[in-house]
Amino acid sequence: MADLAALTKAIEDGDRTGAVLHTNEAIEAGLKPQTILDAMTAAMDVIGGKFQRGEIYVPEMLISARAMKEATAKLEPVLAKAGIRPEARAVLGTIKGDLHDIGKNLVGMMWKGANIEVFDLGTNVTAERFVEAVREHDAHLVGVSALLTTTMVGMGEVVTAIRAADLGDVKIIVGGAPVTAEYASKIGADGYAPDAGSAVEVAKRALGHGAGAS
Ligand code: B1M
Repeated sequence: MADLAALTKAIEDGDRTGAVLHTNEAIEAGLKPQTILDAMTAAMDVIGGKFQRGEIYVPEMLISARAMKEATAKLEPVLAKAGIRPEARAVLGTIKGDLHDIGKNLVGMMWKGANIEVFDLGTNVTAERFVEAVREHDAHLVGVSALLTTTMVGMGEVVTAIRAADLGDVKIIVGGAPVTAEYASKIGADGYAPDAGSAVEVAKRALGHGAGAS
């Protein structure tokens, strides 16, 4: 018997076994894959909000994101068969000279949870590599993370290179501990997210899938 509320709750609680079990039950019950996916992303919305408000911390968010990842792995073949495509494609990376990737990985997990296909370029990513990857994956969104005051300057180079490469309407979101909304605006980025939870909302707004502007 499919129980979507239990699926949402299992992901919120970071209960990987429960998340996979309820996903399998929902698939076997013949529920629409999009309906199942919506129940999963609802959990990530809750988790993102709690993280933003400081009600949970990195470990809890990681545990939920892992449950989400295992559950979506079960759903992926069904989604593919049903022809359901991710809402957007994103390339994500930590800026050139910077090896910090924990925050960037959290952003990637949250974006995947929000039905955004993520091509993770890893760390130490040059502006040229970002441009190349946007072209390669026909991406709508670029996420750049920086944790060092010495490397965040490279974010401006990414914005300039992407705009100069004539890649269409690509939205660029930046974040990381030393980055601010003012800095994001100064370099011409389309959005700034202070944490992985708000990165979903900011990305959706930039893509025109949500209300308001970032
Ligand atoms: Co480094 N490190 N580190 N470090 N390190 C910091 C960042 C530092 C603040 C420590 C300190 O001095 N207090 C400092 C930077 C100072 C500065 O420039 N402002 C620092 C330094 C100086 C260095 C080295 C230079 C040290 C040295 O070798 N002398 C060196 C640099 C190496 C390099 O990158 N080239 C270095 C190395 C390392 C390790 C390799 C040992 C390791 C990284 C391991 C890894 O990531 N795989 C490391 C770590 C772990 C840290 C601290 C302790 C933790 C960073 C972290 O993962 N935080 C950090 C001190 C600290 O933060 N307390 C420190 C948890 C993570 C979830 O948060 O990454 O901020 P954060 O991500 C958040 C938000 O920022 C946001 O969402 C995330 C979740 O909410 N966010 C985005 C991040 N990216 C985003 C992108 C978005 C949107 C939001 O859109 C695309």
